Amino acid sequence: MEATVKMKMKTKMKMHWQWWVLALFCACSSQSTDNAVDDTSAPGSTDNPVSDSLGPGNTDNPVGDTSAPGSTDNPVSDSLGPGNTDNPVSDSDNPATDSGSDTGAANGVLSIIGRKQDMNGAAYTSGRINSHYEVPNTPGTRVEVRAKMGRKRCNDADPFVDGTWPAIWMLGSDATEQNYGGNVVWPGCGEIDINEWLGAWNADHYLTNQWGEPVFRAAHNVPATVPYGADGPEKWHVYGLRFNGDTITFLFNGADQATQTYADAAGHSHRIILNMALGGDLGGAMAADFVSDEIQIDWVRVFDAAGDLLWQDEMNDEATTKANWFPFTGRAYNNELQYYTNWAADNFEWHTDMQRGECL
Ligand SMILES: [Ca+2]
Repeated sequence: MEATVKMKMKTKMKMHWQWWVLALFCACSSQSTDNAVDDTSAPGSTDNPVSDSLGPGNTDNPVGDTSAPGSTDNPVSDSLGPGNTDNPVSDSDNPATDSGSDTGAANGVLSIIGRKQDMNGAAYTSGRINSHYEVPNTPGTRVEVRAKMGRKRCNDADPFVDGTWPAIWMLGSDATEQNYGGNVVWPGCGEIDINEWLGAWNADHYLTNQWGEPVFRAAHNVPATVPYGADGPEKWHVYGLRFNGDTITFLFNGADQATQTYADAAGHSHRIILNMALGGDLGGAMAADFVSDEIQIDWVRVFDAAGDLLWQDEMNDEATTKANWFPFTGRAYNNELQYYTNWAADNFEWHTDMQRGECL
């Protein structure tokens, strides 16, 4: 009996000793880098009680984040997956003048370039990339892509290049599209063209259309045209799409432009596709003097109904982009003239010149 009491006392004293050491440790930690309530520590502070839930390696302050672009942390983007280092909340970039300088190469832009060169039986090459990310079609989900659709010819009264067919579009995630892994043939898989532009038309065009039923329906293929005005397709614009439930709305520089019926009973999510097609059913005949043209992408961002970022690629970092997208390779559909190449070819370039030449 007495031995049992001594043992309990000994155990109790031992626990007291442990708590005392723990309390001392916490006190020291608090004095050094923590401020539990009104943390005004500069970016780089290594502790913050709010951010403690963000996991190992997190060194930023998500509440008072005033860090400049380049900060590698943001609690919102923490869910965006490995390699994503952008900060959508503190992003001060203006869509109209976005420098895209958050990480990687400052002002990073991806060019997808169509070229006149022979490859695998085709007289042209180009690039096409499909996102790993699937855009949900839940009401309020919005896709926005900041892009230049083409470059401008300066030695011709007809300033754009006949035959080019750059596009920002999506196919349902169960499509038979390469690397999608699905088995639903078009148009049942669903297609939404956020923006297509045709160099041959040379006019102000902003094409929108969508399908999503097993049978093609002309009623769901309703092009909408929006005048570019003085800032033509060779200038930066933000092309967007928003799901509203039974309709979808196409956006241009943040403004609603056209709303169409959205009749996709299967409720597809979609993967984003960026490409520069040459020729084909819509592109038409190539200009005889065609050398190259490109679609330039500054960023791709997907938001939920609350305006919070679901996914993004700022195109500022080549490795991140290559992890986010897979290149479609091989001959294309629709009688397009090019052979789509993989990352290793010269149809993809990352550059930092936001004013990359408009004249070919
Ligand atoms: Ca960018």
